[in-house]
Amino acid sequence: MTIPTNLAERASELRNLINKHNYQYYHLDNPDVTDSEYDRLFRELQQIETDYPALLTADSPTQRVGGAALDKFNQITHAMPMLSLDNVFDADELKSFEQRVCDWLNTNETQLYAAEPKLDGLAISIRYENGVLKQAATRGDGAVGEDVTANVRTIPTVPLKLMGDNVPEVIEIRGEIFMPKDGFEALNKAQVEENKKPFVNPRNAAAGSLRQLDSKITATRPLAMYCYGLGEIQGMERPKSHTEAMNLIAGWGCRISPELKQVKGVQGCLNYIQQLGERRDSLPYEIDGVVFKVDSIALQERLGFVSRAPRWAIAYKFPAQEEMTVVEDIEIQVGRTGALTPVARLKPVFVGGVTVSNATLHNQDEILRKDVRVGDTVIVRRAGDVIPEVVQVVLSRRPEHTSVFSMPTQCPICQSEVERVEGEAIARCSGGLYCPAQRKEAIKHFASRKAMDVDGLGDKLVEQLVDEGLIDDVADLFKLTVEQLSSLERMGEKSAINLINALQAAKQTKFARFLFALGIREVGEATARALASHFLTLDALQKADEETLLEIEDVGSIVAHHIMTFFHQPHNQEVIEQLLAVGVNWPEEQKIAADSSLSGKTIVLTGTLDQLSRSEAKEKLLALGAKVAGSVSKKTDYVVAGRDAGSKLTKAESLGVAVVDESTLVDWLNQEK
Ligand code: D41
Repeated sequence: MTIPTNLAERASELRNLINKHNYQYYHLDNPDVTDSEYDRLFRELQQIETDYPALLTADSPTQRVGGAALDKFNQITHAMPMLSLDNVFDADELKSFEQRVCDWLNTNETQLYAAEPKLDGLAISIRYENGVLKQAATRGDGAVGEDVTANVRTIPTVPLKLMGDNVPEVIEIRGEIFMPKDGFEALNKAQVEENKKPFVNPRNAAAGSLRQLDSKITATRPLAMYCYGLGEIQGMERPKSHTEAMNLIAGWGCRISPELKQVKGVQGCLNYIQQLGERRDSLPYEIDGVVFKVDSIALQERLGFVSRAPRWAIAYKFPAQEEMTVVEDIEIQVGRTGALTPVARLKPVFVGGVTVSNATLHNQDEILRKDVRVGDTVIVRRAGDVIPEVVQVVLSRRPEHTSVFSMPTQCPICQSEVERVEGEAIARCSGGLYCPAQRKEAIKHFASRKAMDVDGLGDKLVEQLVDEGLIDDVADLFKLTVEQLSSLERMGEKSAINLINALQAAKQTKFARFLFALGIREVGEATARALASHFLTLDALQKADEETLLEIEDVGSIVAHHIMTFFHQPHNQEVIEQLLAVGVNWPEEQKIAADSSLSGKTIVLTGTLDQLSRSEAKEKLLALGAKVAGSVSKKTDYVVAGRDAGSKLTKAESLGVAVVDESTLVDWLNQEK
């Protein structure tokens, strides 16, 4: 078959165009065409390749979709072995590392290091011949790995062809393949929806995806790669430094860590660790430490390696976010709305930087899915501020005679019937405020900062008060006496007086806070505010029927139902009357001017404000009928950027959302007065 020359040219042109758009999209996060334009180019190329298979090249961007499944991976011997990394865990060990480097080099000078995050993924080596991806192998034991070429070809950030005119004949690029956090969440959500087992962590998900015999499956998985080194090189001199090598690699269109920096000496390393550590949880991928490499290749060569680990590199490991421990018991906690939450009592374990002795098991479905039993050894995870979680049972360590956990049919606190609504994951105690556990939680909520804000009335004290029989409901709080309080364990007269004063002060509140404090199911801060400004008085709200409630945006039939049920309960009516009788009050609500120019606008505050506090600004905007959101989206009307505004400002700019500064905000607020 003869191929029209213009089609051969067009195919080549399309490959270049699509590669360029890919680069803009995946590497620079700055797409330069619309999705539909991209799809059009892609389909045009696919069509040409289908019509004229001879025009299909190995580096064509259409070849990322995966191919025929394998029955096993072939073994590949690395042209240059892939070294391993030694670990250190604290500043002293890091100092010893630098000391060893200096001793070996016979110098006292501090060294220049290249620093980069240590990604938690899989090491890989990719071989390019004349710029075209020929082979990709896992690290394996460092000498021999597995041929995962077909899978690696499906990863969007891995170039099938290197860019630029300085690409050597042969180059092996090494790096880490990983799964970003958001991709991991999405993948696991899909796994659960399809009744498949979710992955334990992004690392396992990345490994499972890369070691798929069917590359079509790998193609659907959100994998990415950062490069961190070079293997064999032919036709080019080895670069002079690690930094230079990374710049070369980036110039060829491969991704390198945006966090790559040069640092000087141990102090520079420690500063880098400190700064990256603070950002660990907000990075879009998981890291387990920092890697430091002596930057100069000449020095690297002088230092050499011992038993496969280079003397010129070290991994500083952060505290692990996953550890193993034993489940000593499973207890049920009863929440404010009666929700029963199973909690694992654990043999204390140091994980994610703190000692953990409890982990939530969420609900019955979760506990059954994970099949966590008393006596089991489990993997516990604590990442950032997220509450500790049991991710998996280590079945190989399950002792004999364990039994499947089942949720109780009666509330463990008040023995009321446990109910579980069809289709809901949560089982609830039906005892309502008869249940001491729910009562305690309701009172804690009432006193909390965003509700009535009773200074000094913490959770422990509330429990003590209920257990001692001094209070049964929130109205009782205001009947407490100094004598009663000082009789409590660990409570002096001074603290007792302070608490009485705080309660006195809390009586002066706002309508919205009061509504939120009542703890009506599904009525959070925002809904409470909407109810307050819509109904203006408690009386009007209590009399509202479903139809009137549904007029409010954000209130659907379920919330409306909860609100009406709450106000129809005689007990709640009684408590509200008592609260008003003891003097709980609030200034009259003002109808929000519907003609306020900010009414209905969605505003995001970011950066530091100098003339008023964030919460003041928020209150004032809300009073003008604006919505104050936490993150920027296409729906945002304005972003108010204070000093040192960061990613939200960048996002606003990229979405074309209007940005104003603090003085404009102040002008707006003044005009609307
Ligand atoms: O991010 C990583 N996991 C990472 C791993 C990295 N940033 N740099 C690395 N550098 C090396 C040397 C110094 C040997 C080139 C590594 C690894 N090695 C490595 N990964 C797995 C074993 C060794």
